[in-house]
Amino acid sequence: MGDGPEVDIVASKPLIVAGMPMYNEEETIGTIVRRTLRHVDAVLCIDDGSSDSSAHLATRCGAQVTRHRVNRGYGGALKTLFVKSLQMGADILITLDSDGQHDPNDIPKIIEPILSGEADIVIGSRFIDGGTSVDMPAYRRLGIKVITAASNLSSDLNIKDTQSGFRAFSAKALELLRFDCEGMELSLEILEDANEKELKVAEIPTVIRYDVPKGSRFTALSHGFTVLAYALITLSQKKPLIVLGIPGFGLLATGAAMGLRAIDSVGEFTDVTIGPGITAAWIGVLGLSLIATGLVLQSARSILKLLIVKEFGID
Ligand SMILES: Nc1nc2c(ncn2[C@@H]2O[C@H](COP(=O)(O)OP(=O)(O)O)[C@@H](O)[C@H]2O)c(=O)[nH]1
Ligand SMILES: [Mg+2]
Repeated sequence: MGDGPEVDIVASKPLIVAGMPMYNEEETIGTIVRRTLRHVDAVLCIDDGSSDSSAHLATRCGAQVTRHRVNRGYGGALKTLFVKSLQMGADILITLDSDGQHDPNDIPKIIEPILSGEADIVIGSRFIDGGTSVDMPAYRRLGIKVITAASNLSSDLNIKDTQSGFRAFSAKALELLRFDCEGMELSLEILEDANEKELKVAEIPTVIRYDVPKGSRFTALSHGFTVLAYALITLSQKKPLIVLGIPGFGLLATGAAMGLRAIDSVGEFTDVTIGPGITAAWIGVLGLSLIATGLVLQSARSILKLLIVKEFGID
């Protein structure tokens, strides 16, 4: 029997692509692209109308640069990264900042759980054992903790670092995930969607630096506010009774207590009890209406769910 055609039994090497949203990062982009290329097959930079030489430097250092005509924000850049890496047939997309806050040498560690099939999304985390941050201001840490607590209340993922942009996505995650947000609240939208689509999310320790020339485009306050507002809106859609019912109950109890005190003292000081009496009434009414709204939204949610199951068979 002659030798038949050789069958290639060696699995083909996975295609690993790194993507960097890029906005006026000429101080750091060159070094980051070069350091990243040591660990991946291609680097894609998405430039949103930088006015400096970021695009030129990134191209010179070996990245493929895509320019948006108008600024579409971090979310727009991520959408383009998803589309481009799917077109390239990437097996993994790693996203990292072009401002030097993430260490490209951690890429092998971050893609490991995807290569071994343990996860579809991996987050480089500064808040789990072995992870840390350098020179991170205390108010940013507090802000991230509050946002993370709110987001963990609405999803069951229990992620410790919901705000890290150092992430890796499997091809399955690239195909399934859908998102609309333009700004940094996208970090939470993706996790919500991953949760709904039952994608496996893992966290791997990493270092996130704040001692870089331009660590953040937005102030902690505006960033924190947008993301926290998103987290609370999602939470109120998913668990309206917690968000509206608990404060509503608190107000109702306060109103009732004040009302009782006012009634108690009616006999002695008729004139002075009118003020507290009215306050008690409106606090109580506000509490009741919050509870009622919470109940209505909660049942609307159940009805909607029932309809979706009936109409589309999706559970
Ligand atoms: N394409 C694009 N990239 C952006 C935009 N805003 C910020 N970036 C990049 O996204 C990354 C994260 O932004 P940054 O301001 O550092 O956010 P932070 O570190 O989370 O506070 C950086 O690499 C920025 O260059 C934008 O509007 N478009
Ligand atoms: Mg940054």
